[in-house]
Amino acid sequence: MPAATLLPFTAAPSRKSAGPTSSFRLTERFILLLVFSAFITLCFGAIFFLPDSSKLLSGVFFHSSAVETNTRTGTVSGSGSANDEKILAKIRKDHEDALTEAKDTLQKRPEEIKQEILKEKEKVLRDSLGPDGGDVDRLPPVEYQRPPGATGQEPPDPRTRERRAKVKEMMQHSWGGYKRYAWGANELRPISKQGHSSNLFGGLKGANIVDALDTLYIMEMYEDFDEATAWVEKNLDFSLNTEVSVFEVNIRFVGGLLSAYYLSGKDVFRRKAVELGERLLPAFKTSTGIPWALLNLKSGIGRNWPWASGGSSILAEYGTLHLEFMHLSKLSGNPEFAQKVMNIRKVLERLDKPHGLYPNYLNPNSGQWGQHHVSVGGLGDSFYEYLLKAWIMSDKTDEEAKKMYYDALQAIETNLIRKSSGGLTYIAEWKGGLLEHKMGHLTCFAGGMIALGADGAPGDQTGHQMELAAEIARTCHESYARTTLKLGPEAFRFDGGVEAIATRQNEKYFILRPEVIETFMYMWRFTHDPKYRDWGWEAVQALEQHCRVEAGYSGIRDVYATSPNHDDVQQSFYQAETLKYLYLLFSEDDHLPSDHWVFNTEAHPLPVIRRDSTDQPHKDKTAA
Ligand code: DMJ
Repeated sequence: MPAATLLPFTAAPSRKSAGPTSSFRLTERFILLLVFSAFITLCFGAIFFLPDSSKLLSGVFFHSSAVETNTRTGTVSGSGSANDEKILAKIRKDHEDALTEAKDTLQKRPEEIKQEILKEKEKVLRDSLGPDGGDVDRLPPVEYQRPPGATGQEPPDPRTRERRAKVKEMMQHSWGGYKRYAWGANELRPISKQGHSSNLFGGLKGANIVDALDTLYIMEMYEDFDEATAWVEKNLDFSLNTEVSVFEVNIRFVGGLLSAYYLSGKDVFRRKAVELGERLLPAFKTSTGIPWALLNLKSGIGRNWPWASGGSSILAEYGTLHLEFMHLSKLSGNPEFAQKVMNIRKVLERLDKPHGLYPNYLNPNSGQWGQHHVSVGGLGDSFYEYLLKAWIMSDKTDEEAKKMYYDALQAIETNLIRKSSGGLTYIAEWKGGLLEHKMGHLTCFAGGMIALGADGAPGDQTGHQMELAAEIARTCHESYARTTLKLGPEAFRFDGGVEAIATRQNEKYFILRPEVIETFMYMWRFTHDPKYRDWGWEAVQALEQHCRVEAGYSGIRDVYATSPNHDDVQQSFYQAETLKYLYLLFSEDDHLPSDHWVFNTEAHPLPVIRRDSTDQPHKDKTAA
């Protein structure tokens, strides 16, 4: 409550009344005296005959719950001294509480006080709108409990501490540039020092702000976090006649808002996430319930990418909604979100899978696969990631997701994973039965995924899967080490006499992607082999040397060139993912620990939904 409302009312100074200018006659005086004494008698009588006035007043001014309760049950009429004592005690307590609250308020930061006033205002607005007054009212109140490990401690080892501090400085530099030159835009152009937007977000604004919220929080950049929060409160608007990518908006905006909510407890993030989730629901209006890739947020009209085979939806897009939508149902009390994503699961389960593999294209109306192109990189990647994480996030109760993940991984191993003659393990792409010996930078996330899932692998597979994860991490490190600038290309090949090297000009770029560092982070957490931290540090040095510019960080057009040619874009996932995973790589394991949190595919941490209230991880009885 704002301190001002605690101040007592001050009475307005009474104007002096003018004295009588004329004197009364005797009869007039007598009548006046009579009226006056009648008035006094009446007032005196009231003291004895009217009900206890303190109780009436308490109903008007104090709104004491005790009095209210008694009034409702009709027990208020008893005017015994015990009752008076109770009321006096209540008044005293209310005053004490008010004083403590005022003291607390005075100790808060001005920004926090501002936020609270805004919250109060919103509450008043909601109350005044009544039960049907707008979306926010339909949200049930939820009791916020911060999940374990939302904040972390300094690492004890000085070298790691220094590295972690360096990553924070990189975030400060990158955020500073965005703030100065592109505030409110989706992304920053750090060379031309202006805002940038890709068509993925349509007319939505502030992708960088929403994507970076949790990184700011995790790195304890609280003032920046508060500023970003205020921007979200005042400016983040979804009521636009604009077409967006359902997948991108879900992983960056919905995911970013959900994480910000779980880390900070600020309800504005929950409300915005649910509001946006509701706007995405019309995308599921297809014959199968497999959503469209693109959606107009106002009209609710959806369609697919014109380039997608046979008018299909894309596996990595419709298959990467599950984590966020489960949390939307949890936070809104609306089961529709969960139903939509569980239906996707059902459709996929019923389909025949060539060699157990999931093709990247599926027509949402016919329910038929399009072109048989299978990839653990672009177009397929995060579908597999979300199967595994759906199981982990469900406190390991979602057995269906678990089975689908390990079955899919088995099919990938049999059909796609190969070893080069130089001994590098890679994940190829599959086109109608033929292998393309190419691995994308995007595919490198799979090292981390396989390491994360190794623990629950069926049979005796845990050790084998950890080895596989380590081999993929090594291959991806090689793809960096074999370039001139020591940053990895968009795709690298294992044919025509090369290994882990890009051969096509249009695959030589680096756009600040996170996947290789993401894998280093998981590998570090599960093995504590120092080489992963060292590999991460190599990437930091290369980023500093070649991507850092005066206003932030830029992607590079050719990682084999002798000097960098900048693409002038600081992608929002640089702050959401690349810098966050680097920071966690140099942090203690109990900062966002893996048994309490899963990262969505944009590195936004979401808490495990516990099956009971103990918040203890469920023991997986089926694990090997
Ligand atoms: C991110 O938006 C996500 O990681 C997504 O799953 C794939 N691509 C980018 C980062 O490279």
